[in-house]
Amino acid sequence: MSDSKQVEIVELKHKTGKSSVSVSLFGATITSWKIFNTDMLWLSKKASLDGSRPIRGGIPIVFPQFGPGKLRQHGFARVSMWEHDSTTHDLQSGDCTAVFILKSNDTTRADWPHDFELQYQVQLGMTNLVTQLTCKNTGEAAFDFTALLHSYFPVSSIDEATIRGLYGLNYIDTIDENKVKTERDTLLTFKGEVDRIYKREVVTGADGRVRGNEVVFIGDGGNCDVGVKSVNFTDIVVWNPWAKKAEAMPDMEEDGWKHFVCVEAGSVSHPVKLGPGESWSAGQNLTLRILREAGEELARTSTGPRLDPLKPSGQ
Ligand code: TA6
Repeated sequence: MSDSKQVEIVELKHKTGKSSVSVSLFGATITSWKIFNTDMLWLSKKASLDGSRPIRGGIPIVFPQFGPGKLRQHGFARVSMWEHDSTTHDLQSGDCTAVFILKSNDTTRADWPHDFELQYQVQLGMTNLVTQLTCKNTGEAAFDFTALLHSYFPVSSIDEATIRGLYGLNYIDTIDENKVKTERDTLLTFKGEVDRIYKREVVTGADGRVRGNEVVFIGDGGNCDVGVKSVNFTDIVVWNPWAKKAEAMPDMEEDGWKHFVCVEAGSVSHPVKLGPGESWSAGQNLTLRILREAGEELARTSTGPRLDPLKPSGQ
């Protein structure tokens, strides 16, 4: 990856020494998450870490617009310099938490004329990683946005990658004229480009929280399975560009597309509406379920932060 003038990276290490996470202040992008020295996220070897373009891999933050539209693709959050607000350690569990802030400024207002404060909480457990995005409308007028955590998960080979937990969900197939279809496979496999927006069968409880189909499991066909539990996001995007689209990406390493799947918790099929002074919060809990080489030790010692009950969404 080209990092001639690398942007500051905040490193978190679990007290047990078994896990770590790295966050670039450019986009508050998580560029690395390791457990037992195994990479739990995929990062292109050609990713730019110098702030010259969005980071290809890890967990870029998409806000205030998912996809193409009036603003730049995926919005400005992932190409803005965030502030590292704090890092705290839980002496009992060994978990550590870092908080990053992005406030509206002249640059963001030139793109999107609203006042907001984004807070991004990154909580590292020994075998899990919780990331939670909170948006507060600090202006005088309501606004709409879409938001998503664009997580890239490594797989030994895309031919062996599987995703479980989507059965029965309706999805928008963006590579087939945005047709709405229903997932009929209990185990999703990859035979070509996939770019789908799955709508969680959501029930918005009396507390305003969104529930349903929280956990999706990614199997890499080999070493480890990861669970993606999302809270208060309404959708799950699944993406692999396959060969042709990948070749057109200057920051996609040779054959890189064969070694990741994106499973992205987000609220993208319908915008989130926030009135003045209102807040919205949503998050994901990424949990290592099986790391074959870690075997017994993992099973015995798995701990980690939970995704706190989120404040009701402003939706
Ligand atoms: O993952 C969903 C998606 O919207 C795809 O359509 C593809 O564009 C991908 O995001 C990557 O977008 P990027 O702007 O990072 O190349």
